[in-house]
Formats: sequence, C-alpha cells, structure tokens
Amino acid sequence: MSRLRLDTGIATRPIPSELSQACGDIGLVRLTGSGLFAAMIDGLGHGPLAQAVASEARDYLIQCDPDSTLDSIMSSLRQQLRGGRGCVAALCRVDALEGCFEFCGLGNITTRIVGTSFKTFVPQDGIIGQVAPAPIVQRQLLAADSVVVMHSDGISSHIGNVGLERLLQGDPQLAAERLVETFGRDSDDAGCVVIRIKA
Ligand SMILES: [Mn+2]
Repeated sequence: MSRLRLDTGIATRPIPSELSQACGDIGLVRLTGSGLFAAMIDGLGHGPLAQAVASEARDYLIQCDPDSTLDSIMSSLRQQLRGGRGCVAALCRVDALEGCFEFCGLGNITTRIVGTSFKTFVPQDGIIGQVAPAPIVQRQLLAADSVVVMHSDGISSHIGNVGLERLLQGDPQLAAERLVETFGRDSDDAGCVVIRIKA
C-alpha cells in the first residue's frame, strides 16, 4: 500500500451568548513519522475555567511522545489533570503507511469516519482528571477517500452519514469551519478536528 495523503482542519468557537472569548474546546494535530496524532478536547462547562483545563490538556498533548500507545497517553493525561476541573477528550492516530486508524476516547466527544465506509466510535464514559475507567484503544482499517471528524458536544451529533459526508467535502479547514458554523449549538463552545485521507 502506498502512503496515504492526510490533510487536516481545526475550527473552534466560544459559546455565542457570552462576552468572554474564552473557548473550552481545543483541537490539536501533530504530524508524526508514520502519519499524525490528533486530539479534540472539551474542558468541562465553558468560559475561562473550561479554557484553562483544556489548555493544560493541550499543553501536555503537544509535548508527549505521539508514538507511544494512545491508552498510555490517555493515562498520563489523566495523571496530569488529576483533581482539577476535568475535561473530556478523544485521541486518535492515523498511520498513513499501514492505512490504520486508532482511537481512544474518554467522555462525550463524537468521532466518526465518513466516506468509503461509515463508522461512529463509542467513547468510554468518564471525565479526565476525575472518575474514569482504564482507557481502551479501538482500531479500524482506513480506506482512501475517507474523512475522520472529531467534535465536541457543542456540535449536534444528529447529522446523517450522507449529510455529514457532503458537509465535509473539499478543503478540510473550510469543512471544519462549516461544521462549527452550521451545527454549533448556541448553548456551548463548539469545536472539531477534520482529517481528510486520500490515496
Ligand atoms: Mn461541551
């Protein structure tokens, strides 16, 4: 199999009803030797306190070894945030050489693959930094012409596969911004990471 091409986009926006520009949703993409590591983080609640814990999670994930297993990264993140306000997060890795997708999610972040095949990953219940089960990694083969999206609960998850696929077509940065604009809830911060996989 030849190496898959990966393009990504990230979009977030704070809750519209408040003056504060602080956003508790943070997306992150890091390129690795074999592909990429990505995370979508949602600090509990919204506003500056949510942003503070989400930023702490981001700061950890920016400097961790992106090639270690996702469950060990998640466990270390839990240690890092222990006793604080807490957040939920989905971590994923795309191996562009093997065509493999790995996922580890704790709490309410929606992670879906649309395109050649459709799949929604079910995260484990829990709050990172508070009560959570031992993290489990799920794996999935990844076909070319697929799009992975990870989004917070500030974006409606009631979007059909075909509608979501249509929405996510084209440039992944524009697609991420479109998803936040179109399906962002007025009652929460909203954020997503979009990964386009091409042959
Ligand atoms: Mn939220």
